[in-house]
Amino acid sequence: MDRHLSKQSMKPAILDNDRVRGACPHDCPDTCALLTTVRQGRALQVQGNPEHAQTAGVLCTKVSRYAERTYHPQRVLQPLKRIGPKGKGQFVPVSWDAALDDIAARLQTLAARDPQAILPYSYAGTMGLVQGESIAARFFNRLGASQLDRTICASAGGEGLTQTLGAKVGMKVEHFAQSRLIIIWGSNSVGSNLHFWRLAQQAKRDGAKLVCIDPRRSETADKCHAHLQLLPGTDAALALSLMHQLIVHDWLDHDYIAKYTVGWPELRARALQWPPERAAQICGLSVNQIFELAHDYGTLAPAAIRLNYGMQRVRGGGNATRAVACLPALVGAWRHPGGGLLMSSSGQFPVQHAALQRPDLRRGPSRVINMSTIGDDLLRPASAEFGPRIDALIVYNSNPVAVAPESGKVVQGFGREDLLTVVLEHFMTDTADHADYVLPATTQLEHWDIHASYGHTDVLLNRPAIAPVGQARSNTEIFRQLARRLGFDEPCFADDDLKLCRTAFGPPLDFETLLHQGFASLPVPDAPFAQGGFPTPSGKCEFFSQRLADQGLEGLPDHLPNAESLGSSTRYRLAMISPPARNFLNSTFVNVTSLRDLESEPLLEIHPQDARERGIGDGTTVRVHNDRGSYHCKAQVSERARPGVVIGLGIWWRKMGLRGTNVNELTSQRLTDLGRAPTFYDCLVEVEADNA
Ligand SMILES: Nc1nc2c(c(=O)[nH]1)N[C@H]1C(S)=C(S)[C@@H](COP(=O)(O)OP(=O)(O)OC[C@H]3O[C@@H](n4cnc5c(=O)[nH]c(N)nc54)[C@H](O)[C@@H]3O)O[C@H]1N2
Ligand SMILES: Nc1nc2c(c(=O)[nH]1)N[C@H]1C(S)=C(S)[C@@H](COP(=O)(O)OP(=O)(O)OC[C@H]3O[C@@H](n4cnc5c(=O)[nH]c(N)nc54)[C@H](O)[C@@H]3O)O[C@H]1N2
Ligand code: SF4
Ligand SMILES: [Mo]
Repeated sequence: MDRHLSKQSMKPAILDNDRVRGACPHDCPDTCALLTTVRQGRALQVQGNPEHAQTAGVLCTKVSRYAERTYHPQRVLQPLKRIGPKGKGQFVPVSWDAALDDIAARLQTLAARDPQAILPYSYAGTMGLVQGESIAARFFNRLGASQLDRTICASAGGEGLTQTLGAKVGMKVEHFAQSRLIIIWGSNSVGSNLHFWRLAQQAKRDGAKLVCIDPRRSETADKCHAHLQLLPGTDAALALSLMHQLIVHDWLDHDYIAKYTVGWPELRARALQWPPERAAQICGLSVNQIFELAHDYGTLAPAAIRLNYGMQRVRGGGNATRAVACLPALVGAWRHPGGGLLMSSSGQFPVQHAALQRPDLRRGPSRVINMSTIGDDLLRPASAEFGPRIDALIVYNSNPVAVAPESGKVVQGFGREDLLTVVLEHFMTDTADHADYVLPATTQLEHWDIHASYGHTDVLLNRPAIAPVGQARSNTEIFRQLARRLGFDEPCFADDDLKLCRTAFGPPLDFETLLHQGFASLPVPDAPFAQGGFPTPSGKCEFFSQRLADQGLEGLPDHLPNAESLGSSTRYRLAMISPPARNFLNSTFVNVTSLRDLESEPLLEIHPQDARERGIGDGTTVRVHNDRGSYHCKAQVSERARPGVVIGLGIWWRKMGLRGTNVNELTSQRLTDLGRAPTFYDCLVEVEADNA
């Protein structure tokens, strides 16, 4: 055992005899409250806490299997050092001291030359504020490492929302139960936002109309009254055309627009250029579908939009989010608790990022690397413009080899023999296979953490339920020990996890309530924008964004066609989207047998007509390809796909896919209009039977 291991990380805190209160760590809007049943130091079962209103005692299928994942026979339980070539997964166990001493020495050598050659790579494998960016951020700040621009998920939509409403703010999720019209826009709630779906169903039982806007006939679309199965990347055209109809039929709230919005004359002029005939053609919808939706939106109140990330993973994703975010102000939907829009609630939390991450430890400016272009950036040589080559990568809470776009290049970059790669993980993921060192990390059952949410407005505390399994250590503990070895003696590196939990939130959050109850609600008004009060510079909903105009960008939302729009290539005649599979969480859980059995194998959904033209039958092994690469999987001939669009459900581990490929072989590193985000769903492909 390491001489520095802190006692606190070893000591489980048991409540309620044997039921420990926790929080689901996953990247999911629901942030459920967990109850873990522990007997004799072993977690028997993980359940939803019935006392927490959002969770209501129910977990999704995935996290109901959290104990299975925690005690998985293939979990990494000791530090491993690579002995074979990169990517082959050949490792031997080493002691913690040997691993950390060597890693620290190598980082020190690199840092002496230029610390910017070192890059952290992390995302939301855990959403916890403590096991995410606390000690880790302090460590990289103090080291002067390159900074990571964390764009891989939500930054296009986040920027679009911020430029319109002022921040990631919106309706309180519980009020969707009172809505009369719910538009589920770019989200498969049944699979990815189960606890919102529960509220939508309650509204449906009370007579609400549910409309789904999605290129795929998803499990959610199946259960809505109407489904607008538009072409990928055409949402802004649809939103502008809805505005056109609201204007010409005068379904507007003139008073709300006059008092609480900016840029109406300009937006009105733009919207009038979008008669339904024009949008219908671009979106692949009928004129009547657009009219009907506008009619519902203009006449049913309260009307609510559950906007999500499906629409923002294309070239114009930021503008599309902006266009949709303008709609509630036009009909005055914000006046009602059950009206308005929710994309992300994360901007409502008083997170003390600076106290957690300590950017003041950084002694000078350093470059920023976009996580979504890691493929290209790992292959870039040193230059005046780029700075030093990336020589070391420390990965935690993420599996970039599987999830980052254009994986051919990502694999090539991670394959560099001269790159020092350290991966903190639970499992031998595709990324861990490319590591020099794999360090065993604790799971949520084994460490303290504290959580904000992006789908509700409660804070949750996670207590450890069991001692670390095997030799696992928390991310915080690993970075504390690296800091010590590098001689970082600032007192903040000695903060223990409970202290970090206390640091994470400012007033009005009461930590004692959290300790006692496990969760605490933020005080959020029921209809926060009933009388304007948006957190924009003007305090109004900004149809026209002066801030964007000042950056030389278009101030009004617009429709930007996909970079790879359907019909723009004669070789690649299908648009591919790759939304998550219901029983995985991004690439997490792919190795949990019971869940993988539910998803069976990597699939491409293809419409019968497109399949027939290509001689593809249900179950045919296919090669999906474009200039970036080839993905091998099974075809599922299905009307979930519309003609012209195929769906490669994600995100399989490459090594569990046919010929070691997954869907990101095909996706591009091109970035969105706003927010520097990836364009996973802006991707043309061709499909053929794989006879090789
Ligand atoms: N079960 C499960 N839950 C998850 C995840 C998971 O992997 N599995 N991932 C989590 C993460 S990281 C995130 S960011 C959230 C994402 O949450 P959401 O953004 O709600 O993601 P999805 O539920 O996949 O819904 C995206 C939907 O958008 C559709 N779509 C694709 N392109 C377009 C388009 O151009 N326009 C429109 N209107 N729709 C489009 C897709 O077909 C898909 O049904 O979910 C989280 N929850
Ligand atoms: N084609 C395509 N690609 C996509 C998407 C898509 O829709 N289509 N979605 C994108 C989106 S929205 C996202 S958010 C990204 C997600 O990409 P990632 O953030 O990389 O998410 P995961 O694949 O779930 O990988 C998280 C890893 O963190 C590990 N982990 C969990 N908890 C801990 C911990 O406490 N400590 C340590 N050290 N490790 C931990 C897990 O074991 C897991 O391997 O993928 C993106 N990629
Ligand atoms: S993944 Fe989402 S729905 Fe499942 S338990 Fe976690 S927070 Fe709840
Ligand atoms: Mo995400």
